[in-house]
Order: sequence, then C-alpha cells, then structure tokens
Amino acid sequence: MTDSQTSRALRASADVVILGAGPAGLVLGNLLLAAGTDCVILERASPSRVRTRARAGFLAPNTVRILDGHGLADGLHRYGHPHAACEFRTQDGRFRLDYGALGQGGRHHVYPQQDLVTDLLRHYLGRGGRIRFRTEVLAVHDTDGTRPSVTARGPDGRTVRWTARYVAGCDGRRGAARRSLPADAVHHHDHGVTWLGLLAQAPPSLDAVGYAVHDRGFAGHMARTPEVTRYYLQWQRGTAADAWPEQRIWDELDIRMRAPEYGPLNRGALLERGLFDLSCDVAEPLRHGSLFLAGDAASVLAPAAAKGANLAVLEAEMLAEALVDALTRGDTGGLDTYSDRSLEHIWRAQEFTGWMTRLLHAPPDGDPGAGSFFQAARRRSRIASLRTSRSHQDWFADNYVGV
Ligand code: RFL
Repeated sequence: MTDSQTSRALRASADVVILGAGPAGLVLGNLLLAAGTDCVILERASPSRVRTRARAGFLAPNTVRILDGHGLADGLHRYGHPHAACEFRTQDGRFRLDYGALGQGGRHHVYPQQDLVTDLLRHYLGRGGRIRFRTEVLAVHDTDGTRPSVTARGPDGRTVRWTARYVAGCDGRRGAARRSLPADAVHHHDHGVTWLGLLAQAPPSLDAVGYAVHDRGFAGHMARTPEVTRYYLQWQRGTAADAWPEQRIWDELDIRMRAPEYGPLNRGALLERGLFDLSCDVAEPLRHGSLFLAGDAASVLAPAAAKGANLAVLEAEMLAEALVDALTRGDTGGLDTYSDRSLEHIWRAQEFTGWMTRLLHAPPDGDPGAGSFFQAARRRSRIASLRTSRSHQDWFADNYVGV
C-alpha cells in the first residue's frame, strides 16, 4: 500500500458520529436511522459486554412513551412489568406510597437496562445501522468548525479518523467527549455517601421499592426480575466492596430492613457487588460547537431516584429531532436550544435526587451537622410529612416518576 492509500484506508465519515452504545447512543442511533439520517456508533466495549451490563431497571412513563413512539418497546412490554409502589421503613414504623394512584398517576416499568440495550441494539442493526465495537474513541477534534472529527482505535489497534457534520457524546461520565471539554465545563457535587450495590440471585422480597432509613445507615430493595433483586447498603467510604462475607451482608440487610418486624428477605447468591459514591455532576452547557452531550456524558445523578437512564432516553430523543431538522431542512433552531431545554430537565432531576438523598441518609461523616440531634429530627419530620400529607405525597409521586 502506498502512503496515500494507507491514509485513505484510515479515514471514514458519517453525518453524525455517536460515541457510546448505551441507552443514549442507541436511542439516538435508532431515531436518526428511522429518519434516514446517516450515522455510526463507536463503542469501546464488546457486543457481549454491552448486552450484559446490569445497571438501571426503573423506566419512567415518558421513557416508555418515547420507546413506544419509535417501535422500540416490544421487549419491554413482553418481559417488563409495571410498578407503582414504594415502602419506607423507619424507626417510626413503615408506610407505603402507591405512587401510581397519587399525583398524575404515573407508573414505572421494571425492565433491566441490559435487556433494553439488547433490544435497542437489535433494532439498530435490523434497520441497517453501522456500529463499531471494541473501538475506543481517543479524542474529539475541531468541534468549533463545520467539519469535526473523532479519532478512534479499533480492535486491530489501528487508529481511524472519522469526520462528521455533528458529534454526539453519549459515552458516559469518563468518555472521550467529556475529555475534550474545557477544564471548568463540568460542575460536581458529592453527596458524601457511598452505596454498596448488590445483585442477588433471589426473588424480590416485597412488592414495592423498599427504602429503609436506619441509624446504622440506609438499605434499599428494588425488584429487577422474578429471580433477581437489587439491594443497596450505605457503606463506609474507603471500605472494599468484598470486605464482608455474604452472610454478614444479609444479616445487615435484615437489621436495616427490619426483617424481624416486617418479614424475612429472600436470600440468594450475590451475583455482583459494586461501590457507588453518591456524587453527581452536570456538564453545562451541553453544546460545544458541533459536539452535543447526552445521557451520563451530559449529567450524572446519584442512583437514589432512578433518573439517569430516563434522562438519557429523553435527551436522545430531543437531540435526534434537532439533528434531523438541521441535516434534512437546514433548520438549526432545535440544536441552538438543545442545551437549555435539556438542562431544565436535568436540574429538576438533580434537585429531586438531592432531596431523596437527604431523606434517606444521615449526614455524612465530616459534615458539620453529622449525627446532630437537630439534623436527625428534621429528617424524621420530613419523613413524617411524606407519611401524612397528601399534597406532599402527590408532589413526591410526580417527581419520582417524572423526568
Ligand atoms: P452508558 O450506559 O454508561 O453508556 C456509555 C457507553 O459509552 C461507552 N464508552 C466509550 N465508547 C467509545 N469510546 C470511549 N472512549 C468510551 N467511553 C465510554 C461505554 O462502554 C458505554 O457502552 O451511558 P448512557 O447511554 O448515557 O446511559 C446512562 C445510564 O446507563 C445511567 O444513567 C443509568 O444506568 C443510571 N442508573 C439508573 N437510571 C435509571 O433511570 N433508573 C435506574 O433504576 C437506575 N439504576 C443506575 C442505576 C446506575 C447505576 N450505576 C452503575 C451507577 C443503578 C446503578 C447501580
């Protein structure tokens, strides 16, 4: 091969280059293809890794509406199930909020994220979509001009330069899109709390999301499938995820979930353990020239209120519409307002997630108010208000399922 042939072989192009095949990138890719827009997805992981990464599970009504509207919800309706209740357990007793019957009556659909991603990938490939797996984006270039590009290393180790009209950064919090931003572009907040996230090979133990507020720390219960349940334990930051044997973890879940009073938890093998610092961030603005951010690349939320995947799908829909308008009709109005419109949803979700985080946890160690009588009493009063005030419950329900 001559030099010029080599350089031709290492160049490629698409109207929209999408970084990342998570919910954001795959919804965006599907919607662009459906509108006849040329795109390619570059994904660092292998297909099997993408199809098996267990994360979210609670899909909001707006997410289901978007997936339905674009013919992407077949698996969700076949295998997922509606969910509309949560139960709080505290030193003052337990109470249940049937949030599907409160506020505007929205319900979640429980459907594991890896199954949703598998469906989205099947549809994308079925529509003839281009995707490159095991292809790591190294850098995003020239987003100030009209011909941005992306360099990516493929499975054979060769670097390819993809040129585009637009680049969609859907590659999460540690992706290449964020690395290309100015140093002060991402605004961080740390809630100061760490969770040990567990996936247990065990049927759910209650027919509601369980939120246990306990002096020893928070514990959570969330159904995933009839055979698998997610649990969370508030965890000492700095302690390794595998520091406790399974028996001790189940015993601690029993104590915090108050199993002796409210019924035993179904135990099973722990399939997965992961540590999550409840920190969040927003990459404001979401547009830098011809680079647009969506999903976790745009904003990360603490998982307390199950918003991340839902925001990712919403932003992907808004970005797809704006890109199609720009590429097919030359109308860039949607792209000009994409960042502001998305940030409105993001900040509302951040506010509610912060409220939930403060409701469920004692102030972190090192916080000036940690363990103070005053702080604890205020939290107790906040929970009492949620237990007794219908208007507070309606507010909770609308924010809990809304994005
Ligand atoms: P993803 O899913 O992280 O996908 C990003 C993709 O980009 C790839 N990538 C790269 N590819 C090429 N080059 C690079 N340089 C790359 N760097 C990264 C990655 O391999 C990956 O495939 O981001 P996306 O699409 O923005 O989706 C966001 C959601 O995944 C996330 O917000 C949710 O999982 C958050 N979340 C929840 N959200 C909900 O709405 N409901 C829930 O119930 C819920 N539960 C959760 C959660 C997140 C959790 N973790 C892991 C923090 C529970 C947990 C435990």
